[in-house]
Amino acid sequence: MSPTATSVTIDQARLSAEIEALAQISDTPYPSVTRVLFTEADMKARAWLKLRYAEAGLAVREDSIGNTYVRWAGTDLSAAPVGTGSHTDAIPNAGRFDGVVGVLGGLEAIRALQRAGFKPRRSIELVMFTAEEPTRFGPGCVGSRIMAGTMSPEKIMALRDKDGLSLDQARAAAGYSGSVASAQLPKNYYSAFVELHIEQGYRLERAGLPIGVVTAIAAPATLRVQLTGEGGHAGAVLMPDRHDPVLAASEIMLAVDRTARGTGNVNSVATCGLVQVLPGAVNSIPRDVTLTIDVRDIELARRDGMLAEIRQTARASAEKFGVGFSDEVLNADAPATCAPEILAAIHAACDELGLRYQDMTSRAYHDSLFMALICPTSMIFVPSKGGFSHRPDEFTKSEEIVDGVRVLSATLARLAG
Ligand code: HGY
Ligand code: MN
Ligand code: MN
Repeated sequence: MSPTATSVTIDQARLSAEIEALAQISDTPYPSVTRVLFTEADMKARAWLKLRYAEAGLAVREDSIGNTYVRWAGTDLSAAPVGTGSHTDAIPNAGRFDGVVGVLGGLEAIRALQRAGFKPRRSIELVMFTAEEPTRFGPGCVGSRIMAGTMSPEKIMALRDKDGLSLDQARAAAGYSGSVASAQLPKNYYSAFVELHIEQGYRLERAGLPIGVVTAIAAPATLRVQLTGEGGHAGAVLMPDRHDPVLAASEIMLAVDRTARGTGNVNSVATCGLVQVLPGAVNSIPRDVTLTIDVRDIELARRDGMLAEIRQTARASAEKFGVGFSDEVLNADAPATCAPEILAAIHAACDELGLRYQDMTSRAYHDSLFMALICPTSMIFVPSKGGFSHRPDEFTKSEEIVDGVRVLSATLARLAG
């Protein structure tokens, strides 16, 4: 029996309670959420989620780096499944909705379809991607990169955290083993992929719309700049004898901002979000400064132009202040174009439910950026209060999340029917 979208009811109270419960599993006090890859909080959250999947009677498997696949078997097991899902890792002092809405919302969409007596022809698979956030190892979306085969397992496994631990060692400590290459999915493993996510911007709220349908996902790049001086005693070394890398770093950070504003396009953004100064003592002249810079645009050529300009400026600043320079592009991904047939399915679900929507780009990146490389993909956005995200005051109303889950469940029914 195929339920009509309007006959599927979402258990709002249960979903809200689950979002709030998951928010408590964090290394920072509520409402701030910190859940960095393979930390105790991340592992506790994974264990908590597995109990929720089991309650729904769903089969769970994890791959060699911790991507979690939660399958609702369809009547035709030979047909490629429909995928949905997102992430539950969180950067330091983040909010409780980023990623979580797509995992718990995806789970509730499946439970609601089960309650409505829907029997999917294609299996429906909820994915919890490992390491969507770049916090611990540099590039973001490590789990979906490996699934899509866009970064070699060797390169990913050699990534190191700030303590020098490799991703390979970290996954082993978390209990994951086996060949990393085995985590790669064959092309078209999924017939379709749809991710529910908060917008992390203010366009839906300002337009007064409950739903966004994502047509493209911006291209992220991450640049790491290393500046090296001589250090020394902050009192004894006279100014003419100093080679202080903080001075070059200051010029570079201003240039990052100037470069993004300089393209004249609203989609160009760049941030120096991470500044490490060693030895980090007030009475010691900085010796090593590391800048980690995030550069994005919806258009690849403009993004690459910004990246090249920032690298050139950084090198010139280092020379000007007489400090050592090296840089490394940690990732420079292409933007994703979402599939028209998935957009059409989401549009039809919104129309069936009488929910207004707008097509829009995603300026944040998501695992869907990589899923779009291996199957037809799109995303459903729900509003973010004030456009805030990656902050403890990130907020989306419970009824707005329910609207997103209703659209997701109707879309999944359409794609899996
Ligand atoms: O940074 C991003 O766009 C995502 O939230 N990780
Ligand atoms: Mn995020
Ligand atoms: Mn996210």
